[in-house]
Amino acid sequence: MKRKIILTTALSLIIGSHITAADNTTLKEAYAGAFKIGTAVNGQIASGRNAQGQKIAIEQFNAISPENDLKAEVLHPTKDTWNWRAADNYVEFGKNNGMFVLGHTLIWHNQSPEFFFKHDDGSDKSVEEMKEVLRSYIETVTKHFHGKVNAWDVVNEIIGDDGKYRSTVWTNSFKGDGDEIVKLAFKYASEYTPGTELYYNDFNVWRPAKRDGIARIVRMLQKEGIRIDGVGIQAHWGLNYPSREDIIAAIDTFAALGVKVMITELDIDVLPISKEGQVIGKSLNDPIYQLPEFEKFLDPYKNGLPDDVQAQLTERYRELMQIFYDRRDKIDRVTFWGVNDGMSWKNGSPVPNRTNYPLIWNRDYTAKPALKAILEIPGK
Ligand code: 9MR
Repeated sequence: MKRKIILTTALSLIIGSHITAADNTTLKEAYAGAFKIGTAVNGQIASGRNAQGQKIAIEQFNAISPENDLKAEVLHPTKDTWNWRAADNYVEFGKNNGMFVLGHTLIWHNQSPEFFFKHDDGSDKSVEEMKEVLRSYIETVTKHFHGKVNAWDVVNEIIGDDGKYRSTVWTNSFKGDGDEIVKLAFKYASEYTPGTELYYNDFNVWRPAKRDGIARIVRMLQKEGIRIDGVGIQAHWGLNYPSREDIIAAIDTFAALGVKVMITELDIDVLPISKEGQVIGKSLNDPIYQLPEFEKFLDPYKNGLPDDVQAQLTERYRELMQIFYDRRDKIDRVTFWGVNDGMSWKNGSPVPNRTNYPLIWNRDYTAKPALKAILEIPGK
């Protein structure tokens, strides 16, 4: 009898201490044997002006992505000016905290200054001139950060849902020859910053045609002997899409090509309309959608997320992280696109000024049930 009591007490102590340890476990600890766990940070977090956000970033994550501070319009706003302040601060924040530091992003059609593509008189630059713009921008930026960032998103979002090149300022300025942009960008990046990992990054990568279009450019680079180290699957997703099968097929496709696979910009949209995660075009910014009669429909959770939707969000995060954890031999990093709901781009896109709940910390920096659900996965 006495033995039984001692045994039970010992057992409950062991179980009890396990529960306490699990409660304090951080994301980066829970997934330490699986993959890196990252977050996008803005200047407020990197500088510490947002102290609560910074505390969570340091405690929970071992990888960071710069939400905006390493994009061309920030680094090189005018022909004669370079602005490294926020970017250097971001890099220092990551290094000081022993994090994997991503550079995001070198070649992208958004947030790139107009002078890249046009002469002072407004006329278009020639293809030869554009090659030099691409080369010299990559040279200056990658050399500035050489040895300081661990990896670059070299080309971002250049493929369309149909698997072909999109019509963008970059592809148009190369007269539609997207292959040339991709080859030159990766070639120069590998020459100017050897040892830094080089990635292609995009959204809607789960779409089969787009996935195959991206796989084609990975194979093209490999065939040409130009280094590409990984593909980033952005993961701006919703409660009900994409399907498990499409996500798995995307992960498997890139892993089979021998490159690293990363989930790079994870967030879950809980609001109506943005069914595709990213709506291309400005239709939802049309004034008609700003009329009061649309407001209730488009922005239903202004005063808080109802319990049933919170539960769906928790289950969705559990499902996704389980998919990633089960494929941890193929996945190098999972990065959330921000720390808490208040900072998310999803409050402003595709419809401006809404109250969205895409991340795993609330606006007041308390953790959502989704965090607990995610933390439980590796222990199972
Ligand atoms: O989160 C970023 C937001 O603050 C910017 O306004 C926006 C500008 O295009 O870019 C957002 O980040 C994007 C990322 O750099 C690339 N993939 C899509 C992300 C969401 O638009």
